[in-house]
Amino acid sequence: MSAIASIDAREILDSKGDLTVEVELKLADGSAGVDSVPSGASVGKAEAITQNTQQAVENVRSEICKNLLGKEFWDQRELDDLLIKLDGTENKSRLGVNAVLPVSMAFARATAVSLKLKLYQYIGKLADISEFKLPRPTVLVMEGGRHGNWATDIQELMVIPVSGVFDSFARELEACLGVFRTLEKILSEKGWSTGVGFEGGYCPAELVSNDEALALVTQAAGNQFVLGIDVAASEFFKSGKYVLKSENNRSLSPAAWADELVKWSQEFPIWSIEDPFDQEEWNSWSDFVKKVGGKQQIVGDDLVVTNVERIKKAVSVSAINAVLIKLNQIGTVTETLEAVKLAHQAEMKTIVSHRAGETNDDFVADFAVGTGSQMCKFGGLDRGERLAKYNRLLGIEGELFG
Ligand code: 2PG
Ligand code: MG
Repeated sequence: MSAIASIDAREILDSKGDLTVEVELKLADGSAGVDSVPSGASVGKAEAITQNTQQAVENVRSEICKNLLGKEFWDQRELDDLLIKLDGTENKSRLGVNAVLPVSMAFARATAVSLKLKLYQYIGKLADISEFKLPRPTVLVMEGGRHGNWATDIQELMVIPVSGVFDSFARELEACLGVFRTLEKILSEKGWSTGVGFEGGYCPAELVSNDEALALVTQAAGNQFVLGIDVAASEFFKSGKYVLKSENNRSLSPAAWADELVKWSQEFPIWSIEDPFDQEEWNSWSDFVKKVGGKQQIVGDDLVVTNVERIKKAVSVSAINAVLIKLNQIGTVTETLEAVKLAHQAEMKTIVSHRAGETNDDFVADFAVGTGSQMCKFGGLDRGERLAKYNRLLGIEGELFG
């Protein structure tokens, strides 16, 4: 493989107006990759650590450059292993995930160019996938929690096309757009706000309960969709209780909260539930999966943070049946691939995800296809940084299937 000829890092703005890091990496044969790091608004306790951006840029320009420039790497794993070793911590806290990850991603992108592969084909080689298909979209239509000024306690309300109803990714996306516009019309007719939150979902302050939000989304969705919710429950778990801010601080014990989730799933077509409980409340997760896991998708995000050790634990106690995948929770392309592989070995679906603070980088679209991930979660159909990922998927669908 061609040696690394140059690496530059710079600060750029993300969609929340926060600073993040972009890296441009060039190989000696002229192949180049540019990638940047997103950041979360609700961040799992066990996620990789983000450094101050100026410091992260400096870490790339000094320490990482010193050890990588002029070096030829056998493969992605060799590069990522060196980055992990250089950082030397369990959670990338010394160099910062925002220094390590963009180098790992930009190397992947440049190497794909060098090998004359599309990025998803390169990822496919690493993941041992050669038959590509498009992931099923989970499209955000309404948001609350930290993302949407606590319009609802549920952080994200999403629609998921029922499989087999639409004959392509493009048609699925178009149908989701129809739901988005219908919901906008419903809200406007009520005279409610149609402004969007961090990830491009509506977040009207007029909502008085989580039920009301679920009912509106169900009405807009019609019968060609099921609903997905990201509860992000760690955000409102206080002293052993789930405290619903958007409902006058209604407070529920873990058992009562589980009953509430079951009740919502009976009243509304909720098929996928992400982070239903606090990230340390393992027993509630296992009990819940025992109860509803046969018919519903229970997704671990804050619980497992794309971390192989935490995914192993979740498998051993049957806490989830699907895994959310975020590159910046763990910090290198190789470690993220390992998380996907482990999930698939355990017969769990993987859902490749964006973050609340995003850039226009579309790496995750290729990553979803290349890893054979069954689903993707890229936000609402409104903000440019979300559309960049959907548009890349449309491009890939065109390349693969015409
Ligand atoms: C999540 C993500 C993306 P954040 O919780 O799944 O929607 O949000 O980036 O704030 O963690
Ligand atoms: Mg989540």
